[in-house]
Amino acid sequence: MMPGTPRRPVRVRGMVACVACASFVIFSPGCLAGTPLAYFLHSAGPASGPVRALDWGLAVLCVGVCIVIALLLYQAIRRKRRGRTTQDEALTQTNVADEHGERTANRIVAVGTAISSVLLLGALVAMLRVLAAVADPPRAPSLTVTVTAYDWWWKVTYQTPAGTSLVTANEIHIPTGEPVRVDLQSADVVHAFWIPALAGKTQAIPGQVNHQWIEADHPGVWRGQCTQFCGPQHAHMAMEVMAQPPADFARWLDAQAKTAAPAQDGAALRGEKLFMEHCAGCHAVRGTQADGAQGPDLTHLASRRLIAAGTLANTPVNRLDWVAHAQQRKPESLMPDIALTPAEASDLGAWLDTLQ
Ligand code: HEC
Ligand SMILES: [Cu+2]
Repeated sequence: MMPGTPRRPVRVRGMVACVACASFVIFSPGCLAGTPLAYFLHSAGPASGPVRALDWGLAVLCVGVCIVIALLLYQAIRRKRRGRTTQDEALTQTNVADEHGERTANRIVAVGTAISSVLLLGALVAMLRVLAAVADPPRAPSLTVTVTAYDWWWKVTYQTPAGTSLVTANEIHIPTGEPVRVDLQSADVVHAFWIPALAGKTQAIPGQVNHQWIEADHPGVWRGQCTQFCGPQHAHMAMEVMAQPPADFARWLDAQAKTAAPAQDGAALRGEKLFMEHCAGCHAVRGTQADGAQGPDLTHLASRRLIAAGTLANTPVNRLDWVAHAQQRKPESLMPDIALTPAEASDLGAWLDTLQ
């Protein structure tokens, strides 16, 4: 570096480090399993398209405003420095300079206020238009999903075409190309339901039902997240939405409506017995005596991609890890650590594997 050159590279390196850190936080899946929340930068349906366009528009506007402010500051500092060196000569002309300076300052304030007002009013109008555009679906939804938020997981209830209802957890399946109505409830505190790629966020408030609609243009898996602080495990309260072609969705719904297949072999039968002793008080498995309601319905547990609201990938090993260490994975969750001997764990695992 030449002597006297400003030491900009250090600052540049600092900025690069900041941008890298921010990108890591935004784009990495972090300690959560499944799809990254980076999908909040994309839109996959008509309920989120206008919101995403507004996001990008406001982001560009903010960056523009920051650049203008930086340029103005730079100019002001440069002028001040130059002013100081010529102070002595200037003393004689102070009065004229003062008057001129004041007039310029007034003009800058007036023009700045006018531009800011226009930009802010423009942003307000754009926001109101987006709110109106996403308020109602283009046509009446043919499917309603009821989502009930619990500390710290999501209960998902469907009405089947046959008129029965079925319950699952943390994974919402929807048919592509159709608006789906979501009725939102909370079993305990205030939560908020947000699937960035599919719609804006809506709060789940105890004692009332809020409504939202989501729609996916094409098949895919999108992450959702609770976005209202609801206790220590709020960050581990995610869910996934899977959009499938309507025929695949109908097949999924049929499969989920079935009760659990009866256990066949010895290990699974022993595992089922253990489940009735240790787990049935909190978990339901349709088709068995287990009808607990404090935790997720496990009738088709093995068919889900993730467990514990997006905390772990749903593998046989992780399922048993969760049973033994729920309080390490999600401290203060309602699910206790359950100590089993290796033989018992293996039997329980065999039974859980059958819950397809
Ligand atoms: C005192 C109630 C309680 C008992 C007893 C209990 N659980 Fe849980 N379980 C929960 C709750 C609550 C959750 C949701 C935790 C979360 O994600 O925050 C849960 C979550 C789970 C999950 C993850 C489900 C999913 O789809 O995310 C599995 C698997 C599970 N429990 C299995 C078991 C098994 C097996 C037993 C018995 C060995 C058991 N649980 C005993 C309350 C209980
Ligand atoms: Cu939360």
